[in-house]
Amino acid sequence: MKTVYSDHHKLQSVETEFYRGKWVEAFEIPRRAQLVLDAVRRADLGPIVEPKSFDLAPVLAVHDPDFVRFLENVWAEWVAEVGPIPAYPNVWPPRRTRMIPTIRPGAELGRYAVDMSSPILEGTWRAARAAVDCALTGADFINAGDPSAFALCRPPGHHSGRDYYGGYCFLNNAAIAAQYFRDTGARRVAILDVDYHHGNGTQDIFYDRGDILTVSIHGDPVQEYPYYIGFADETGHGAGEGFNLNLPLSWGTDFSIWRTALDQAIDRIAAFAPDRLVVSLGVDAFEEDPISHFKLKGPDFVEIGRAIGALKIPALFVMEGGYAIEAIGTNVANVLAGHSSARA
Ligand code: FKS
Ligand code: ZN
Repeated sequence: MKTVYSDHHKLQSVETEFYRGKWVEAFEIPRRAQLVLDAVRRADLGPIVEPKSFDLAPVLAVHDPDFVRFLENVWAEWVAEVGPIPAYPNVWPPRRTRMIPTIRPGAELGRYAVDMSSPILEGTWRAARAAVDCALTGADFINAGDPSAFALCRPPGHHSGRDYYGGYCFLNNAAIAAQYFRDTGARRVAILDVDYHHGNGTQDIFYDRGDILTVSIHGDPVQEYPYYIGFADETGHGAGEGFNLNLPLSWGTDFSIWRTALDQAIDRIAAFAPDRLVVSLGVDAFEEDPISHFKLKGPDFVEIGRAIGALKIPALFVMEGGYAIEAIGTNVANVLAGHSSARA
């Protein structure tokens, strides 16, 4: 299995984040990707390659053009007005607001950001573009016949919607890859999101579509980020009715329960019979994750990979979350090794 990795992710780097009312040491840091890369190398999973550069068309096939322009340009506007410091919103539009454009970067940050966890920096746009390039390059390997590929994306993507960003995410790498699969010949694409947090952006982007099935196993939104969305009764809308499956689980969930949800997810995907599978691969369901509350252990991740591999559907793994620094590499490599062993 090829791993697609770009050093550009390092351009998205902050020391601190706002968490429970305080500025604390940041969880989503460049070292995460470095450790995953090291583990992939150590596990001898296959070649590590640089992404190709794609134009914006696949991004614009998923995201709103004004939002994309905002991500590209807001840093320069913010620097001109505020200075070269991380750009955070501190104002948000109320409900039922007419979304009239402003000429102030601070107001535009609030228009598009859903929380304060994704500061925009000088290199954010380049880092986010490079992550998309990793996902699309991985998709091309699969289109060329590889049974699987790993896009080591950072920053992650699954909280980002058509016209919003947050939760460490800017562009939705997995959604962009899924749409790209559709646009390069796949008739049906499934997205399986095993990150601890609900893939709200991904769900939202495809909510009214029957050609892209979205399935997510995650912390129950009554108690867990991203809150408000990710409930079991969200099943899709219009042509998308029946093509979104949420499997929310409570804090404290261990692998025996998580595994039952995975079996349901896999049965649904098998019934859908997609040509391609995109896996939003977060490993924050791990028992020692500092911001999460599930109880999965290292070897459980091998089994997750194996169960997904048993589907025998060409699979693109797209990196999302995971914050237990000591274990993130092993946990990711375990999923990929499990997948390769089942496909072999
Ligand atoms: C609430 C704190 C919430 C933001 C959590 C973001 C999780 C991000 C992620 C991703 F895959 F996108 F990286 N802070 N107690 O792991 O889902
Ligand atoms: Zn997560």
